[in-house]
Parts: sequence; structure tokens; C-alpha cells
Amino acid sequence: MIRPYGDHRTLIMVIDGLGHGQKAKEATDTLRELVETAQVMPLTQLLLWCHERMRRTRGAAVAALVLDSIRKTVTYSGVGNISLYHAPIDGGQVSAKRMVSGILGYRSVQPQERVILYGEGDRFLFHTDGLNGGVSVISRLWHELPIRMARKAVEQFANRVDDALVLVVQTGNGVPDISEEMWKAPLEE
Ligand SMILES: [Mn+2]
Repeated sequence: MIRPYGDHRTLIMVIDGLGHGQKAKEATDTLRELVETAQVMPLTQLLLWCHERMRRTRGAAVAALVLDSIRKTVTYSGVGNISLYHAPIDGGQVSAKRMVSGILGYRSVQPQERVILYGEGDRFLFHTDGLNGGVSVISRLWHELPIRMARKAVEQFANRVDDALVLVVQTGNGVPDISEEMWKAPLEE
């Protein structure tokens, strides 16, 4: 999900409800609604605020970034098994961003946030654990257009057991460009 988050800032979040089917959807929907209506606050505080309000759900993995298009900063945080990568436009090394383990809405979590600088044109990629690792090492995908990159990553790496989501953030001068591709596991009991 994506929403404005204060002046010149955009919040981008990927949510993966625990398990699959209705219970996973409930957790995902609850978190999305919380984040859509939340006041602007520091990212870790937002995650903790949601955490307390999600205890009746099964819980979710979450990864988020706040992009400030004036300061050219990205603040990121997350809990659980969602991968986030940063690819600089200048061809520098793709880096994987670490998230703390745990489940939002379950037991206790200690999200951390980090701030990095980005350059216009840098790209960020999120993927859920419905994909096998490897997106970072398949360097030719980083040269594709964002929408093609998202599509190919799902085609090539979705494990076809769990829901898979790839979201590519293309930064630029103002509001970032978002490309998203999903593979949904068939519902079962
Ligand atoms: Mn999953």
C-alpha cells in the first residue's frame, strides 16, 4: 500500500498476512486499514502502534519505507520475512536491507528504523517470502523497466505455494513510481 505521509513524503508498505486464506487476509486487511488511517509518526512507532491493534489477528510480516523527495532520504523498517533491496542508479552494489524477526501482532516485536540517502533514479524492491531468494543476484533484472522487473521476478522466482508479491519503487524528481506484481496461491481449506 502507498500513502502520502507528511510533506514531500510517501509511505510505501508491503504486508504479508501469516499463513494463507481468510485468516491471512483478515490480518492483511486490518493492518492496511490501520496504516491508511494512522497519523504521521516515526516509522517504528507506526509499526508498534499497529502491532498493539493487531493482536486479535493472526499477525503479518511487514516492510515499509518512507521516501522524502526533498531531503532525498529513505527511512525503512520492518518485522518478519519480507526482503528489501536498494539498487543505486550509478550502478553501485545492490544491498539487502535487514529487518528484525518476529510477527506484527504476535508476542513482542522491536522494529528498528534506518535512514539512508538515495539518488534520483535509485530503485527499491520488496518481495514477500512467496519468492525464492535470488532476486538480488539476478543482476540483469535490475536493468529491466520496473514493471517488467516485477513481472519477471514473479515469473522466475515465485515458489507457487505461498502468495508472492514483488513491488518495485522507482525514485525520481517527485512522487515515486510504483510497479507491483502478484501471484496468488489458490484458496484451500
Ligand atoms: Mn508469505
